Order: sequence, then structure tokens, then C-alpha cells
Amino acid sequence: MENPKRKPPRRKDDRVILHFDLDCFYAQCVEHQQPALKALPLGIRQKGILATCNYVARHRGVNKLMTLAEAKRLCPDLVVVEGEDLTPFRNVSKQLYALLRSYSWSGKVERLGLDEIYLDVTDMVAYNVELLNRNCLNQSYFCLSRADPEQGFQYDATVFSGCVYGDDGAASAAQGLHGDLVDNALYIRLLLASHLARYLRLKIEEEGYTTACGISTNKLLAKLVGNKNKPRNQSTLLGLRDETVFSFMDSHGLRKVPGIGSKITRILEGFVLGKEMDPNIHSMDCSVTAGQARAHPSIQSPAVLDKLLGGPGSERGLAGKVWSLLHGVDDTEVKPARDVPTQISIEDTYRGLNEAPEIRREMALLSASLLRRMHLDLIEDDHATPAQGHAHTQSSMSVMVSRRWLACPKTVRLTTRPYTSPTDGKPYDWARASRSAPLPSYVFSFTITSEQIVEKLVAEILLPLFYKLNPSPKGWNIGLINVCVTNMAGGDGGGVRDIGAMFRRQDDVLREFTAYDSTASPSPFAGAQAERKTPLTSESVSGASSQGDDMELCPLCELYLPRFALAAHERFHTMEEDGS
Ligand code: TTP
Ligand code: MG
Repeated sequence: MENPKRKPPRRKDDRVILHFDLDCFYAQCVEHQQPALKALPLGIRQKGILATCNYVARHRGVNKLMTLAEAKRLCPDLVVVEGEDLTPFRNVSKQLYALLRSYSWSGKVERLGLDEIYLDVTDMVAYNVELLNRNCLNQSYFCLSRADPEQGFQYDATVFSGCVYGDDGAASAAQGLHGDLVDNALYIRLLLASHLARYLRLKIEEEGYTTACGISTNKLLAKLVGNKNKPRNQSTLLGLRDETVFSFMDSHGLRKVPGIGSKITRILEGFVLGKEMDPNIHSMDCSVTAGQARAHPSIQSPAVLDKLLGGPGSERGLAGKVWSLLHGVDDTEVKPARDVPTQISIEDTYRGLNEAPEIRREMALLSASLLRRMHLDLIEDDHATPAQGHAHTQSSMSVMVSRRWLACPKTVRLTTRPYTSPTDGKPYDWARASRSAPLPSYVFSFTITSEQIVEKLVAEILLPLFYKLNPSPKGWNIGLINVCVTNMAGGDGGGVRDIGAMFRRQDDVLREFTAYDSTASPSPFAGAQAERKTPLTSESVSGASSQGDDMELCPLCELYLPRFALAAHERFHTMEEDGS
């Protein structure tokens, strides 16, 4: 029974949200290239851990983020493929994002990391509810285009597609026994959405990839319910009553609720269990459920939560947000699709670089990767007669291909920090500092080679920035270098027509930024779309097994990982934040 004193936050159910999550994403990308691997246990390696593994391997006890040594012990015939270069994964991610986007009417299509996509399909579902013929539900037609009634698919509206989760007659709904529910507007909307989800999943399968999908009325619930049946399946949360949604939320471990991080988990766990939590126990192992926190007799309102979670430096409105999440309430919008990222960055970590030639070499490697990323994300190929003013054209057979920059970053920023060992007791981002400069226009040239661009960029821009950041002639002990391009021009869809003019204007207005020290930043990745380029050397791999206890805490999710694997893992978080 609900405590009569507590007033649950109001949940809005007027939207329909789909959440797609590609199955064992990196592994699927590799299998797509080499189909023979589908039948074998397959792991994708980044440094000494598995970024992911396919479901054949999972059935053999192998898991995501397992060390390679442990995975091999469990599954000696595991096929291991290198996954350091994210380019093929990014390409597939872009391809599938574009596919789903092409079906959206509202343009609300948001990427989370490389393999998750939210779609707000409220408008498409509402339109098709209007088209329903209640006398002939089993021969319904879902219209995918308002302009072209022939674009669509047939479906049986007497039954949900896929799994149905919840206790509002979910079992009967799954078998097509609607009863009176057929007159319930939310029920019908979710039912139609389940068919749309299936259709879209099949379209993704036509491209060669399988997904899990969650269907609900907000992002939180859609993501959580999608996890219920993986891989290659879908689940609808049929939450017609508050109690259904509460009991669904209650069953999740606190730390499994997106938006409830390790710090909040620890505080709530301590409060619910009435004891100080051991900071050495991992928050992922928290035994307290969302339900225990929600139903705790002393947690009656956001005001109580505020006393627990508030305090100096805490996020504004945090208690209200957590209170809402515990009740399955999440009003955040699915963000409209964006053609270009706001910034692109690439970084690597080192065990203390001290020599100028190594700094120059690493900067060249990072710059080359950055340039490749810029080409991938910011250049568009037009397979048509090129318009006047395009920077470069080339003819291939009779087809003219013109390339153009969709957007041009105007600023380059260099960030470094010294190497610290886990035993130093220094925070992860200790003494991280940055300097920026205008990005020179030759970076966008199609006429000089990438190697030439990289060489000029390092010599003329990055090294001078480096020496400003690290003026002492020796003892740099560099632990991280990050190169970032930002301040995008032309990302509004129109592209950049005249790069020369843009840079002439830019030279007039841009001056070099001053250095700043971002040690106070709570997250090393705040707002960045950083990619860690972690070249795998044989030393670092063989070092993996010998490092034994050299474990480090991920500052974001508090997973303990081998130190050598942390960079690859953090890169994953960065993508999660920015949908790179
Ligand atoms: P996930 O969606 O967490 O995993 P997955 O798609 O491999 O498996 P599932 O079927 O359970 O959804 O992450 C997506 C990709 O991100 C994954 O294929 C590999 C990569 N990744 C990392 O690089 N580092 C990490 O720490 C994690 C968790 C994932
Ligand atoms: Mg996935």
C-alpha cells in the first residue's frame, strides 16, 4: 500500500518513446564484416579487456569488460579481435542513426553513445490511432508518411508485437485479449508503437544488425524496459496505473536507474540500511533497490531527499530529480537530431612523457586521428553535379563527386596533465590545463595531403601551445594529451560555403584564449566528445597480466578496472554523454 502521506510526482504519459540498443555492438560490427565469426565465441579487445563480446561468448560465461585473461580462461577458443580503432563502429552507428532518423516525423532522434538511439514517435502514433478501424483491427495499416499513404506496413492491432511488461492485463494483451482495454488511449498508443518498433527493428536487420528495443512513455522507462528482453527482442511497458510503473521501477537496483550515480547510490544505500557505507564496496554492488528507497518511511518527499543529497556543491534540483526517477517520472525530451557534433576531440594517456621528440610524435598521431574524425563527421560527399564554389571536385566515371565541409571548427584546444600514479592520492584530473588558438584554414584544404596538414599543425600550433602550457624546459611528466576542435561554424545544416571568407573574418575576431586550470571540473569529460586513441603496444598487453593489483577506479561509474584499460573504458563514458 502506498503511504497516504507521500505524494508521488505526476507522470506525464502523453509521449511515446522508443529506445533502441544494438546487441553486442562492436561484436556485431565485426561479424558483419566476417560472417563466419557469428557462430564462434567472439570478444572485442581494447588493451587487455573485452569492450564487448557476442552472445555465443556470453553463453560461455564471458562478459563485457572482462579481462582478456579471465575470458580466455573461461572460453579458451574465444576469438579475439582488436577494437581500438573505432572508425568502423562509428560508421555503422552513423548509418543506423541515419536510417532511424529517416523515419522520424518530428526529428527527435537522439543518440546515446554509439549504439543507443531514442526516438520520440508520439506524432506518428497519434496519426495512426486516428486511422484505426475498430471493426477491422487485425488488418490495420500503419502509415509512415503523411504525404504518401502508400508508405507503410500492415499489422494486427488486436495484439502487441513483442513482449509486454507490466501487470495491467499484460499477459492477456500479449495474447490479443484486449477486453475493455482497447478503449484505453494509452493502451492503444503503446500497442501501435510496439508494431512500429518491430518494423524499425526489421529495417535495421535488413542492414545486417539486430537490436533490443524498449517502448514506453518516457526515456527512463523505455531504456529500462528494453533491457528486459535482450538480444533481438523488444518490450513494451504497459503502465496504465501508477502502481504498475512503481513496481517496475522498484524492482531495479538503485544503481541501475539511469541518472542515479554512484554518489547518490551510496548516500541512499547508507540511509536505507542505517549505516555508514564502506567506500571500498563498489556502488554497482549496491543491494538496495529503488523500491526500498522510494518506500522508506522516512523518505516522504523531495524535501527529505534534499536534506540527504543537498549541500554545498550539489546539483540544483537534484533531490526532485531523484524523487522523480524513483517514481518512473522523466520529462526530459528526446533531443532533435544534429548533423554535426559541437566539438571533436581525441586524447591519449601516457606514463609520463618527458622528451620533446616523443611529445611531437604523440601529437602527430593524435592530430592524424583527429583529422580522420573530422573528415568522417564533418565532410559530406555530394553525388551530383557539384555546385559552384565547392572546394574540390573529382570525376569518377561519369559521376561527379563533390566534397564539402558541413561545418568547420574555428578553434583548436590543447589540454595536458601530468602523469599521476594511483598511489599518489591525486584526483584523476589533477593539474589538467588547456590553451586554445584559432584553427588554421589549411586544415580544411582538399589539395594538400593529410600528412602535410598534420606536420604544419603540430609545428605551428600545437607545439607552441604545449610550451605555453608547460613552460619549464624539463620534467614535464606528461600523463595526458588531448587535442580538441570546437567552436563550429556552419553546423546549422547549410554547410560552409566560403571557408576563406570565414577564416578572414575569424582572424579579425579571434584572439588566443588564456590558459585555465580545470582541476575543479567534476567530470573530466564535461561537454567534450573526446575519443581516446590508445595505440596497443605489445608491452602494454603483456603488461596487462603482470599488472595484477594495479587496479583503478573509474571516476564516473566507479568500476574497478585494470589501470591499463581505464582509458578505453572512459572513452565509452564520453561517448555516452555526447552521443558521438
Ligand atoms: P553496450 O550497449 O553496453 O554493450 P553491447 O552493445 O556490446 O552489448 P548489449 O547487447 O548488452 O547491449 O555498449 C555498446 C558498445 O560500447 C560495446 O559494444 C562496446 C563499447 N563499450 C566500451 O568500449 N567500453 C565499455 O566500458 C562498455 C560498457 C562498452
Ligand atoms: Mg548495446
